[in-house]
Amino acid sequence: MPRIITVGAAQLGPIARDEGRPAVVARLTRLLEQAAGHGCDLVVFPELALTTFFPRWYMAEQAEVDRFFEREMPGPETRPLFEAARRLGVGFYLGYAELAEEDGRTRRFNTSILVDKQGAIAGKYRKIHLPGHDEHEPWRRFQHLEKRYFETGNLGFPVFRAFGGHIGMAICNDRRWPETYRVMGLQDVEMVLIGYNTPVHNPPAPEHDDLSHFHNQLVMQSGAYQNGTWVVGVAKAGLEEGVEQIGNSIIVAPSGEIVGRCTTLGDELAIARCDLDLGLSYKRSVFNFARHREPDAYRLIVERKGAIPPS
Ligand code: ING
Repeated sequence: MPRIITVGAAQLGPIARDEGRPAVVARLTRLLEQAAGHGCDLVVFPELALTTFFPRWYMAEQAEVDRFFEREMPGPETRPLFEAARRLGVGFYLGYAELAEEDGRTRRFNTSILVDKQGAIAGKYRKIHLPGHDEHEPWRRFQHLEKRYFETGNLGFPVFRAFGGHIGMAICNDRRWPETYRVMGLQDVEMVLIGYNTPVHNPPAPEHDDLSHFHNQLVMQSGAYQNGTWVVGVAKAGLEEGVEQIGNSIIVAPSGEIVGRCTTLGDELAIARCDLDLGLSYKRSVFNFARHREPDAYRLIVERKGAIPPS
């Protein structure tokens, strides 16, 4: 019996700074209802899907920053989305800014959750690769202060048994690092869900701007193929508070082929039927880790300091 998950990549267009949670949750719910109408089991929303991408601004007052965070999940304003999931029998991945009281202190993470078809949280992930900087850098057209506003994730890259398979999560910049996929690949992940907010322009390296779509696809197609897993990448896209963000949301098969994609820069649903067993063809042959990986040999290479000088 094939294990098929019908996935909806639910791309979002811009979210304005003053767009309230209820209006955003209404947009998310509309996409969830659309997905249910097409028989989706699972919907993937972007990173920080409840607010505008606020790390683009320097804010001196912590109280102003904290307005973009959720103190509880679900809370009064997000509960309607969980209730819709339960009513429709469709699960979802949601990225949001998490403010948690843990270990006797206030902690702030760039977080994603996996919610099952009963509307219950089945897994949580906190972003590990935080790009950008932590002090105001006025030379930039816009800031990227994730290192200021968030702590590095402290949950590792867990893989959850859900939706009849092994589901992992990552967030935005994580998708650019091969370790992200391999750490989950070593846990036999079968589908990696990734939300992102990616400006076209990267101030420290403007020469990459024209390659933003190519790099976006390259990293997710490679991660999928090299670990025999599905990868779903979903954007918050379009001109958001003056910053052009890429769309290019895609659904990638374990072969590395793109089987679904969004083509606009707005709220848009791309759908694909994902057979989780397609990954086996790669995990049992070219990427059979048990037979072909050589972790002991890698350790030798890693311990070597720099290139070997000519003898
Ligand atoms: N955004 C970007 C990302 O990794 C970035 C940061 C943009 C890195 C452009 C490199 C080039 O997609 C987030 N939120 O991580």
